[in-house]
Amino acid sequence: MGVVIIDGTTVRDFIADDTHFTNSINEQFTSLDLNNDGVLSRAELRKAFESMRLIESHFGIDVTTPPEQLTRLYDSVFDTFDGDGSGSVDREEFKNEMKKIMLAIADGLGSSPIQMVLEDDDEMNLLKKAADLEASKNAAV
Ligand SMILES: [Ca+2]
Repeated sequence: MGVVIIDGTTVRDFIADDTHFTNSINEQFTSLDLNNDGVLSRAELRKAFESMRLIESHFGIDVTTPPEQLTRLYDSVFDTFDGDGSGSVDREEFKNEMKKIMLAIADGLGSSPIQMVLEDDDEMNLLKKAADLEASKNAAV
């Protein structure tokens, strides 16, 4: 477990580094594509949301949110990701939407840093990856 400090710039730098961002997104996509068919189904994406706390905080979900409301929310998030309405989310759609979400988070953070407590195995967390990237840059200076 560790604590990282991130702000909007940390997140923006992460997104701006396209190679790094794309790799992180691809890695995440692969781990979410449970049946390895190259696209994310509604159920796979929902599992993803449940495991990504960043989405939960972004959409204002908390433990008191009733299940019916959660399902409606996950459905509407899925429709947002599924840009072409094909009923599944491909890599490109996933990356586009994650980028928008991360940018919205960066806007929300602005220049006031927040502390995040992370588990070591929290590899799903893109904010951790953003912090890792910044740390590796700082280490190189
Ligand atoms: Ca799949």
